[in-house]
Amino acid sequence: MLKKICMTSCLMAALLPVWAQAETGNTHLITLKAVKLDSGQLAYQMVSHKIQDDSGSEEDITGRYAKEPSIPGPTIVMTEGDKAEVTLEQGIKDSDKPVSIHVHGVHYKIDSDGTMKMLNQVADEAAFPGKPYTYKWTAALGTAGTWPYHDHTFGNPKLGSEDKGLYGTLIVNPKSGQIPGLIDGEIKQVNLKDIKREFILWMHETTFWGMEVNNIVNRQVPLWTNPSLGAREGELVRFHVIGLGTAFHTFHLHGHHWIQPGTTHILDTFNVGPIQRESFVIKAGEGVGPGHWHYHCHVLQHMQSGMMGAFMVIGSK
Ligand SMILES: [Cu+2]
Repeated sequence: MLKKICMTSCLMAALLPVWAQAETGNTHLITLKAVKLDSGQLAYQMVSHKIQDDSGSEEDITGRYAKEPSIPGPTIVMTEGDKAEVTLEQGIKDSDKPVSIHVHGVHYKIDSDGTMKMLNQVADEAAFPGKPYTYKWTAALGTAGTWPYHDHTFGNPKLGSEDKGLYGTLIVNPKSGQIPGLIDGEIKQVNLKDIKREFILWMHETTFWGMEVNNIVNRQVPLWTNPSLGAREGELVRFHVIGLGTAFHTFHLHGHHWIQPGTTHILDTFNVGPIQRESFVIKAGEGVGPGHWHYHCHVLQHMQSGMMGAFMVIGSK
């Protein structure tokens, strides 16, 4: 009888979709603030990020983030199985309008949608001055990927102000700790802990907006517009490219090739539409050596408007 019950329950567990299976992981306690920059643009700023593990011990990783607000906003890194409680403060001077965070990719209940009651029929899920709002996310199994988060309420209660600078990146790493990459000419499983640098490039109209997550010194560095990126020859580097706004783009990096995740297609260019995103791993300078390797949007009008930068690979010697 016992065997029969076990067989039945094991079979049921195996039949559950991955997102419904039991998960364990860390809990991220995050506070972000939305502010107005001197330029008049809006931005998110990291106030506090603590990670609690299953045993209840807590690590404060706030020091890994830039102290100042940035565009794109702070890059939040989770692992499949983790949960997050993200509290947003409205710190936009001279405004009493609601501001929010709407996230893509991970799971959340309707009260963490980051929209106004006119859309979600539940509540105004936004922060007001002196009245923060907390969102709860679950990076369930099956949600690994690079995802955007952005405002959905400020200025326009249906659309929000992502195009004014209120956007950022969520990276959910797979629980396996490995991702596929084209390394030394072969498709291999790359250990995430071997990735030295992550470059996040948002393609907004005719400008790249960048952020580096440097895993060597555990720091995030805002790179602002059309940045120069740097890596040492042979370092494993992950790019995350995300579209924003109204334009369609073609991302191209000189001298390097990679695989489209989940396929064996080898690329050096891909299309990026609004909120479409791709990530890929390369070995800096593989087969081509050091150099100022150009990256750019391949839409000619965007190139002519300066949508480009350099990936500077420094010789390992
Ligand atoms: Cu473009």
